[in-house]
Amino acid sequence: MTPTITAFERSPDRGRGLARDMRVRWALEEVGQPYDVRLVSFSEMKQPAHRALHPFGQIPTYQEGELVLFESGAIVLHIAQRHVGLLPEDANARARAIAWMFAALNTVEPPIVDRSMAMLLERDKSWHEERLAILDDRVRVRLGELCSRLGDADWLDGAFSAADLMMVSVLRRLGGSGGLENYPNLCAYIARGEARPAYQRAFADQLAVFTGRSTSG
Ligand SMILES: N[C@@H](CCC(=O)N[C@@H](CS)C(=O)NCC(=O)O)C(=O)O
Repeated sequence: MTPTITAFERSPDRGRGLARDMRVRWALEEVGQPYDVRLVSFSEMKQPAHRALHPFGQIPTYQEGELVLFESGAIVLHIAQRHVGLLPEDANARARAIAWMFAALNTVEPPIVDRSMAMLLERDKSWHEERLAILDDRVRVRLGELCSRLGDADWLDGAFSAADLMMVSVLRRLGGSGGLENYPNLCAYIARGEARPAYQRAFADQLAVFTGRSTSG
């Protein structure tokens, strides 16, 4: 059965792969699962019909027959568990990969999102610079820790997995800011993720929504 995901009709990032449907698209591309996309506007997301799928009125959602999921992490984990290729076969390695997915979402993403929200919504506040310094520091701590752990490895724990898909997606939210340039191994790690054909297909499809261009043929 072909799953349907939801995505922004008009993404605030102008289709640069930062909206969270990107990680779901990437996972589906990695496992070779075709999917449909239903685009929603900001006002549609807050309507009862969409809230029936997503209680917080956000994207992405995932529908597959009777199954309805929200939360990008839960959706990517579902895809990874249902298909071969995104999680190791070995039970312990699989558990570690899932732990890294949680780390990406619960430990690394929050300070990155806090920083991007401050840049987006609080620039005109008198206390912006002071708060930004605090938020930058929180991001720096996490990047430093991740940098030490990754070292010169290609991926977080052995072969590429859903853990890397999630971590790369989260790190990309820093864009050209947030001090990422001080961590060459993390920059190379992101570049390795972005070089994957599945990533590129997902990115092109998401961008095509914004530009209005078709990616097929
Ligand atoms: N924790 C959720 C966050 C979902 C989320 O923040 N989605 C954003 C797009 S990336 C959204 O729908 N924003 C619009 C809104 O909250 O009104 C996930 O990972 O799926």
